Amino acid sequence: MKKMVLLMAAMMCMNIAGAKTVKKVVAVDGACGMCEQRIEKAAKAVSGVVSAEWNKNTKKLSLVYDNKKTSVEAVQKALAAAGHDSGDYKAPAKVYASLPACCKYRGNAKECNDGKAKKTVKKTAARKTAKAVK
Ligand SMILES: [Cu+2]
Repeated sequence: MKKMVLLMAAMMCMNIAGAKTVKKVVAVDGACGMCEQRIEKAAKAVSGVVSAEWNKNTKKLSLVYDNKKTSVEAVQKALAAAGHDSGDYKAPAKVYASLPACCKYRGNAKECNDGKAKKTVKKTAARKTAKAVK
């Protein structure tokens, strides 16, 4: 039993010392396909990130990175700077305000449907115009 524990401890140490790539799933706020592109681009721009896949339904970013070159925190910081809250790292108000309306994920603005939102707005506007004419 003791041997097992020692072996496991040794393996964990080796893992840390010789670490290459690690996989982590991080919660990142966003709304639509545009967010997906922005989030993945921002994450991949961080040196040491091997791959980044964000799922707009689960709001989770699957991250593969070299933990000698970067950290989850560094990626989260980059995401916040790009406009997406992640954990303790919040997007600056100015950056968040500059996101397209479709990408606003704070509060109740979550009706974005990848471009469909614009059409809905147009239809509503057309209906209003029609009513006004009558
Ligand atoms: Cu978006």
